[in-house]
Amino acid sequence: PLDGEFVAAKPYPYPLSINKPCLIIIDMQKDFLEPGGFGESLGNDVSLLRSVIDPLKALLKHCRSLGVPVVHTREGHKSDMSDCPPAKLNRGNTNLKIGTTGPMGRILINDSAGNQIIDELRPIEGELELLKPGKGAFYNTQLASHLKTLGCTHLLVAGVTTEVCVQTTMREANDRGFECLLLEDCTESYFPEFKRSTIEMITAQGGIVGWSTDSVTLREALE
Ligand code: C5J
Repeated sequence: PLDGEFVAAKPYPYPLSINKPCLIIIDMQKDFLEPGGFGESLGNDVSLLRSVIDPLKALLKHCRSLGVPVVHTREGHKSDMSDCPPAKLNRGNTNLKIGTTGPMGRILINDSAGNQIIDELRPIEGELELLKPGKGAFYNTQLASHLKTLGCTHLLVAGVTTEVCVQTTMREANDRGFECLLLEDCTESYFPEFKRSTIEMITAQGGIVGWSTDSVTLREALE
């Protein structure tokens, strides 16, 4: 179904063509979407991110039905925090620093309750759940080699937050030669103006970082 397809997108149609896509869902973990996690500890209203759940659920279902590979990332650190640099640990003006115990277990520590993907988007067998210590999904992970093994050249990018981990991952991917399409209704920020600006930055200058569209347009092109 992907042969010769172009998806209507900004700044011009995105070529899926014969290239193999991968859906990469960034950090849809309880830490960022539910009260008591890292996102709320930084002073954010986590309910602002929940609008992406339904469109992302539909896109995930569609991609699964077509056999498009899926990667789910989770931002977190080892329990000894040896992969958390002091610069990250000490950032923020909060009592609930990374590694301390909050209502969903240790904040931003791998395998704590808050580090789990939200129930609505739980990964299924065969989908990679990628633990990442940084904002970008390529930093200190096996993502590049995983995509190479799959033969994926095109990344369909979704998740939270738009201007932090999503944008960082798109920039890392762009520099590694991946063609990235951001799904606007499947990404969200605690700051609506940052989401808007990120989409503009990514697609400006002829798509200097990549393309953007909405998930319904993508699903129709993928049928
Ligand atoms: C943040 C993320 N915002 N997943 N992480 O710290 O965007």
